[in-house]
Amino acid sequence: MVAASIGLAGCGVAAPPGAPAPAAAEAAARHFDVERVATGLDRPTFVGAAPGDPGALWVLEQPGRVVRLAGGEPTVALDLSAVVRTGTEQGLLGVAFHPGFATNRRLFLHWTDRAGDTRVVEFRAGDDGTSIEPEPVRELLFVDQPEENHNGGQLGFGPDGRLYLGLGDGGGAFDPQRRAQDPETLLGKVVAVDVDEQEATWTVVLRGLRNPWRFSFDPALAEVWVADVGQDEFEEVNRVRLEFDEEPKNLGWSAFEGHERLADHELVEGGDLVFPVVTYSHDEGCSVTGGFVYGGTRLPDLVRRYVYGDFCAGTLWTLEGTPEGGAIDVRREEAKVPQLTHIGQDGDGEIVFASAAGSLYRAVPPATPPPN
Ligand SMILES: [Ca+2]
Repeated sequence: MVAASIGLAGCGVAAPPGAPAPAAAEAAARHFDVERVATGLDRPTFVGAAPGDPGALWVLEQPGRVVRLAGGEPTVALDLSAVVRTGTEQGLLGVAFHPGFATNRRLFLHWTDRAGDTRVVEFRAGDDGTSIEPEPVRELLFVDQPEENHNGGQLGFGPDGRLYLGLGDGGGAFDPQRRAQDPETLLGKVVAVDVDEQEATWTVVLRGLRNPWRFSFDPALAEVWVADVGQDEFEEVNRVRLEFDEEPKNLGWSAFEGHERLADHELVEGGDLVFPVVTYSHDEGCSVTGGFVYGGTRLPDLVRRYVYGDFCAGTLWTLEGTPEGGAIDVRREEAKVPQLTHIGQDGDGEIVFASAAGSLYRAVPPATPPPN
């Protein structure tokens, strides 16, 4: 009876003058279009800009090439295909340019080696910053990978200047060895290292992850947004405050998939338990591709909104973060990108999408702007 009376009351509330009906607003919700800007790439897994090189786009190809696109022209900056193993989730998966790349030319690459194990290696670009010296500077990480899937992917520099890496739980289904909760392994974690130390010592920043394919930092709020690929039911987006003096926070896997408790999976004590700010079920997709909080100028409708999507469905969503650390106004956008592997930023902070089908797309102002 209570619900019924609330419903009746709701029907009696008049919409403000001029406001479109909700359904109409949804149908007209075209906040950006996507425009293809490059084709012919071989399974791109990353697109973004390097510091000091704002006019170019850097791309990773899963089989092992680093490609620099300038003026629409691709050049191969480095070819690691002789040492990279390519599989559904294996290959050249992540790159991070040092924040001082414009002068120190340091960059870091993450790939699956020929034995199927994880490598993170430092390289140096040539003095003009357009190619990469083929001889590695040093290896920063080797991780034995028990299975072919769940290798994580993302590399990125945090607001504290450390290099971060997302590592999956080692693979298989339902984390059979319970590695994501195990504090003794780097698998199923987001880990970080100070690249200025002589010896690379990785520390766990977040645990309880299944396969954090993509994460990004919101330096303005000292937060990290982690999209964790789900098992059979739910994909999730997590918004986590970075608190370096605290114990590593626990994002729940494999005790939880999304908000759902998995029986017989222990939640190991220690560190705050963090639930996702958004989940979606496998009715809507199958593998989340995390993006970033937009800070560009070309798409005023998206400013300070987090952009993400789904690899399988090609769906793109945006949402607004609340001051309390949550998320509201989740918008399923009209534009789609097939086989979405990465949502990156160009030198102006504008959105560029990578599709494993071989193309790059830009988010551009919509041909028909949404009604005011
Ligand atoms: Ca989780």
